[in-house]
Amino acid sequence: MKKTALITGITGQDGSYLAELLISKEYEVHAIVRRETLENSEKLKNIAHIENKITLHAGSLSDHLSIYKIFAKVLPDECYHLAGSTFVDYSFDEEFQTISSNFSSTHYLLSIIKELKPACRLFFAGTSEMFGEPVEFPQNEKTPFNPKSIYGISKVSSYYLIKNYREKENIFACTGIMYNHESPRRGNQFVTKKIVTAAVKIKKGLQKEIFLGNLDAKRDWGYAKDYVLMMWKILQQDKADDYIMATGKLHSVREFLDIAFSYLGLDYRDYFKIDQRFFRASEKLPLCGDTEKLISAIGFQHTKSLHEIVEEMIEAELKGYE
Ligand code: G4F
Repeated sequence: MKKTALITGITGQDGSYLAELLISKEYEVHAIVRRETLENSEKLKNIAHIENKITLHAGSLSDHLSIYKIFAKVLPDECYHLAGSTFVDYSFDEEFQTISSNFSSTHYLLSIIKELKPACRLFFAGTSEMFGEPVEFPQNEKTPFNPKSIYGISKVSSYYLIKNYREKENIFACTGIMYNHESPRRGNQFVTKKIVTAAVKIKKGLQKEIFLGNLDAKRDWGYAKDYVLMMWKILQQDKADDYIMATGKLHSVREFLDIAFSYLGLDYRDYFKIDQRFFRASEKLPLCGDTEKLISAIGFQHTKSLHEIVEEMIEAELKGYE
């Protein structure tokens, strides 16, 4: 029988790739989206090509009744909770909104699953920002959390909720602690997309320079399509558990910049300018995931190197000019 999945955050990079994956696996795919998103073709651009293969339900994740009614109608076998703010803001601006929407939506989903369909499996999108200023390197599933942003705090609190529903209520609920993962669908505010967009514009003579923060900052960058496959695999395991989702490899912003500009036959040193506004507090230990559990339990293999990810992003950006 066809499986049914419910996705939150379907219009984003991960949600849209996940929807494609589940369609290819013959799932019936449903998603909760804000009513105003349904009327905004720009916000729907990542799923425009699959719109006739999915069912979108207008609803608000901050409204229990709204989620309850959609869930009751869909009664999914699997639920992927990917929605939430994704840009890491180290100020505490919008703290109440961030905490309450990220935490409550997870809480609502868990309690609705318990009430309406306890057999439904739940994947929750965690983040390396739960480690914030990490206390060890690399980080594994036992590394103590040390979040330094409201975003990180909201994810840590949701993580404990997930863990408690799993242990006390026997719900198959898992947190994937995801490190940075990129693709042509990455949001413009993230450094990789910012670099790729600028490099292509510079190549085309539409922009002269790029302003960046700390070029020596390092990240564990993976490929977004790999991460959605991991999400699915995590929900197919015999036992629910939490996993670090990472590559275990570090690269600097400078390396990313160099790969992107070189691919276009440019030397980044001729075009970049440092802008203090984009600097963040210094990172004593970098965020880098220990992939041992992911590899031994899920048997996961990454499909693209950083070079290949950058190339795909540049090629997609160039296509936008055709
Ligand atoms: O691309 P970023 O803004 O991503 P960041 O903050 O690591 O967050 C992403 O990954 C997290 C998982 O690890 C997710 F939780 C989160 O939702 C999001 O997906 O910044 C990457 C690095 C940072 O070290 C930053 O300091 O790039 C450095 N950077 C240097 N110059 C810059 C810039 N980042 C941005 N956004 N813009 C710059 O000009």
